[in-house]
Amino acid sequence: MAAKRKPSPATPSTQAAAPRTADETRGQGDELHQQAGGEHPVLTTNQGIPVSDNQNSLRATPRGPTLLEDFVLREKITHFDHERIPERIVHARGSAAHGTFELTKSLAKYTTAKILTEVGEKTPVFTRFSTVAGGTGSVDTPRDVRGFAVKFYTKQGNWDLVGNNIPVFFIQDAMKFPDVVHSVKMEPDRGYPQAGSAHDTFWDFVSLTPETMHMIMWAMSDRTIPRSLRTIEGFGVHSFRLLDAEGNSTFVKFHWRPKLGIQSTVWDEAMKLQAADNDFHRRDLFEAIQAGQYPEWDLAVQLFTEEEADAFPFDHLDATKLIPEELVPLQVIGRMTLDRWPDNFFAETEQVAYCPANIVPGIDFSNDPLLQGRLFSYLDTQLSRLGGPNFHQIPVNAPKCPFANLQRDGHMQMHVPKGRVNYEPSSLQADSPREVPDGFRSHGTRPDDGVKGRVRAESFADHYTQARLFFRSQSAIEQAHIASSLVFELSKVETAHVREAIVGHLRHVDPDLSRRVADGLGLDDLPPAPDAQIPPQDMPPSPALRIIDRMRDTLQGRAVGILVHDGSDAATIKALRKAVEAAGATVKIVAPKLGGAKLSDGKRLPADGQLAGTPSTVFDAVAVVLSAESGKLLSKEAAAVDFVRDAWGHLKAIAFDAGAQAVLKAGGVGKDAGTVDAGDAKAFIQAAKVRQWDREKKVRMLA
Ligand code: HDE
Repeated sequence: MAAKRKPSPATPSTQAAAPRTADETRGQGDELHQQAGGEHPVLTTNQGIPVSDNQNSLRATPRGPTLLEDFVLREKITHFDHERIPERIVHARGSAAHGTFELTKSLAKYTTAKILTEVGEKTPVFTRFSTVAGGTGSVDTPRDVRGFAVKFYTKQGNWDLVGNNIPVFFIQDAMKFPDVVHSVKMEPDRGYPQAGSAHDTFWDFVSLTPETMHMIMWAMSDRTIPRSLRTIEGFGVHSFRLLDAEGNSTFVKFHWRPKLGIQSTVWDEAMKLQAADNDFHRRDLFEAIQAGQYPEWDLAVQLFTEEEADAFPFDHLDATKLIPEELVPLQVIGRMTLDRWPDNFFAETEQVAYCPANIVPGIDFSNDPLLQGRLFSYLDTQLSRLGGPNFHQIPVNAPKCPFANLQRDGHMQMHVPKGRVNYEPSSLQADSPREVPDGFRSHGTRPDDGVKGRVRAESFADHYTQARLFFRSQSAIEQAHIASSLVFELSKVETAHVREAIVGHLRHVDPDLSRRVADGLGLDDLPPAPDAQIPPQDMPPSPALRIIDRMRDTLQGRAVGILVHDGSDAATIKALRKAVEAAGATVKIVAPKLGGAKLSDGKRLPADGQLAGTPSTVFDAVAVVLSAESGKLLSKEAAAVDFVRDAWGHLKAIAFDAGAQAVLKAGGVGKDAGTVDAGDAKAFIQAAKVRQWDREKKVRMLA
């Protein structure tokens, strides 16, 4: 509706002594609305009928009953009643952004897919990151796998690469997916825990399903406690096929590599972040995009032939196995940049529907039995989640290339097709859609020899070799983190035989790991190892599987908190801010009051966060700049003491001046390469680029 009307009022009083109509209650609201900016479109019902009063329902008398006739009220309430749709059964909690993908290296030798052959072409994408286990309102930082789903709106239709931040999965066969998901979600009788795997049913399932062992190593590593969605890797997990014009096939695995480098938190920090900021990852992604620090990932591929695959010492069709980079190197072929936050969370992030079956000509599936099950599941779940077969017409799901077929009608049909032809073949309408020779084709895979049956291939039987490969490829610190998170999780398991069965499996993975976990649980004797169908083999370690050595020494995209109070030295704060910003990080001022602090130069510095609600967990490094008097005062303030205690415990760099020393002392902060003089901004930047891993043994008893 184009007509412009006078602005409507803000909330009028419902306590008015005399009956008040919208006209009478207009007044104080006008001013605020005017401030919000100029002319407003007319408020209407969903039928386009202009609404004269959005404040009061229609009553028989001023104090009488509301009338059923009030269609404005009924429409508004009815719509509100239906605002929620079923949440995703897994990956319910997610955050997403728009962006582009640009190909930098052509794969024309292997595929006809234009998205992988047209170098320099920018293809729009919509990318959603998620946790797996928790509900839509759950926290952002539990120990959990992260979903990494990309919808490429290509010229040849939508291609969805629906992956995770871990290259393997818990199970080998789609038949087990409902079981593994049920076991990790909140227990059905008690309704907890939300978004956490540290409970009996999950570990019971794991203890009885040895194929989970490799994924368990990843899940217990720091990969599942990322610092930011901008610092996770992504993996397509399954092998796919690329097909050239002759239909020849090359296998491919897809990898996303974050430009900022991979980076994680420490477990105590991840847990405290749950209290500090429920939306830590969502906020981080939003703020980065709003600030123009667009997150980027390289897309890389591993390409290999069927013959090469046959020579691997594992079956690449088994989703519990990865292909070490040392065996098949990664080739970077493109770059994804996310540069636009959705306009509306529900319309886009909630309604987006990814589906691994959405592929384009030149790409094809492999026989991975997990992938094969997924090809059915996503469309099926979306039919009920989005209410019918036309959800592909929702803007975020619709292809950006022309699309046409003869499917018709159905719930919520948005298209109004013209003409009498809704079938094929037909001869009555010149513009009815027709098939084309270069449309999607499947690879002519030769069937395996063998008989039909519910069987697991023998080549899938080795459950421990790659679990061992992953564990033994880690640095000593990461191995200690894996052992400690196993102890943490199993300590929450009430059933003794489940705890013991897991330790039994760990004996196959690595005897030292099983001893450390047994020790951490307080078990006197090592429980027996179960029979292994295939005894674990030793593979050459793959350092590419580590995080710590591969974290980038950079402050780019990170955040530094400076704790100040009245009398803090203005020059020190200014110099720190300048150095941190020059290094590519953002600075946030934290003070006991949001109004900030009056600094040594007499000027007031407003705070970005109030101390009680802005703990050091939300920063990558901190500085504490205080006058002697404020230092004394804050050494008695628990939030200030925790600020430095946690920064120390979470292995972060801490810059401090003389006045801050009282707070550091109260927080038990020691001295090491990460504790530096606030006057030496250069030294602080150097220290802030890395975590102080050497400190860990001073602050934590790891398993
Ligand atoms: Fe999914 N998965 N999945 N999954 N998955 C869903 O689809 C399923 C698997 C992944 O941001 C659901 O629309 C089965 C592996 C992501 O919207 C559902 C199996 C990988 C997302 C479903 C798997 C994933 C989902 C729930 C085993 C990594 C979120 C809602 C056979 C490669 C996408 C929905 C988003 C979502 C089924 C295993 C990744 C139920 C049956 C392996 C990132 O259809």
